Amino acid sequence: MARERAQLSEISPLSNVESEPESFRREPKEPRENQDSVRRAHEIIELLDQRRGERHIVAIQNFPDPDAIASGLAHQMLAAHFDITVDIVYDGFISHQENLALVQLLQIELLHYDPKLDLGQYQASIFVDNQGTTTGLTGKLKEAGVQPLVIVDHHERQGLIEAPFTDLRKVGATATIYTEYLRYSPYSLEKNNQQHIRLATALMHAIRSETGGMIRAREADFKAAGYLTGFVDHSLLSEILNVKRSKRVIDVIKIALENRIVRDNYSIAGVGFVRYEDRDAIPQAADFLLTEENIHTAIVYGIIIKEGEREVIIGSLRTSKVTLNPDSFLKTALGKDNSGHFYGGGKYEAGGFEIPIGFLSGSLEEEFMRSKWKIYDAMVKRKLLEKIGVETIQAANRTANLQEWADE
Ligand SMILES: [Mn+2]
Repeated sequence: MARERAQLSEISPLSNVESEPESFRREPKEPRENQDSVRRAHEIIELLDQRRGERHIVAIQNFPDPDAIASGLAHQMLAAHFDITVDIVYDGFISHQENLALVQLLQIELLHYDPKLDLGQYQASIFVDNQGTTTGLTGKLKEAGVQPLVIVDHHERQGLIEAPFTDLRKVGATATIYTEYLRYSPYSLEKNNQQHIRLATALMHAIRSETGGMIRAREADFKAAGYLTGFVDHSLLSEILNVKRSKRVIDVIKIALENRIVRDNYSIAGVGFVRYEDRDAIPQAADFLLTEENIHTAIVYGIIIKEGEREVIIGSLRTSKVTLNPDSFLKTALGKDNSGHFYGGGKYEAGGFEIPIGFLSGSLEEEFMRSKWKIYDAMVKRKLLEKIGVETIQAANRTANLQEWADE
């Protein structure tokens, strides 16, 4: 309330009675955001034009989601206008049924990273829907001497890598940004082109899935979806959306439901050990917990085991609470490791974390695994609950302050 009052006085008409009315000053030519979008579209086109004939690699996150896949495809098709060959590569798994359906139905070619792949053949690397922190390719590309050329993302700035063209925007999906590149460049979509229809369908699916079916969409996302709608193959889109959850995902959701604890509208669940291939069940379980009445934030985590590799705790946060910033919530709740990297981070309404298990890794002996889970479960839960406690107290104080203010 105090803030509202301050803002009202700032725009009080008394201070500028002489100036023109609002409607005259704001000419309807091109809104500022649009000018920026047009400028960015031209910049990336110019950059690609300078790199004609090259071979580039698009690095997407280890567990590619529709946004990463669609944005990778958009980049590939945009670059093709300049005879740039683009491989879209990921170093993990596509484990979500819906994503498998997306790739298969839309005939998208993704390369699963193989150590035999010669990274030296690429003249540049492109990071879409990530900034190098969620793909295992960053280090490998650096070792191979491949320089980042483009970073396009909608997550908070990570600062791990830099590229001559970097476009980080607070929008619902990276697909929204790529839709703008298409729309505001000379390479916009055409209705009778099958490839364009597939791309538009992938981008639409990405925007929808990143915004909870447009519920969390912002203006830019709606505009992008509005543009795409004329090109989308709606029957294909509903085929992708109607894919069912796998048995393993259902199992993890079941464990999450049984184990969840609810505090102050937060739902927290540790789900124990999860196979590497089923990692994507964790965010899906968090999505599911969020559907419970009165829950505004859900956090689900488990230990991922991958044969012969280090074990890590992977967690997902989903929130519908507008005042909760997942990035700062997880950063303050879980802190940093010895080398100063935060264990967690996020974007608007979603976040994740990764905590290496280190010394206790390895043994698959049952009793040992059970004790290990107990320790980590207790640690993570305690840190999250402490943070929620602080949040709750702060919220209570804010209400109290407002109350005082109102009482004055
Ligand atoms: Mn995304």
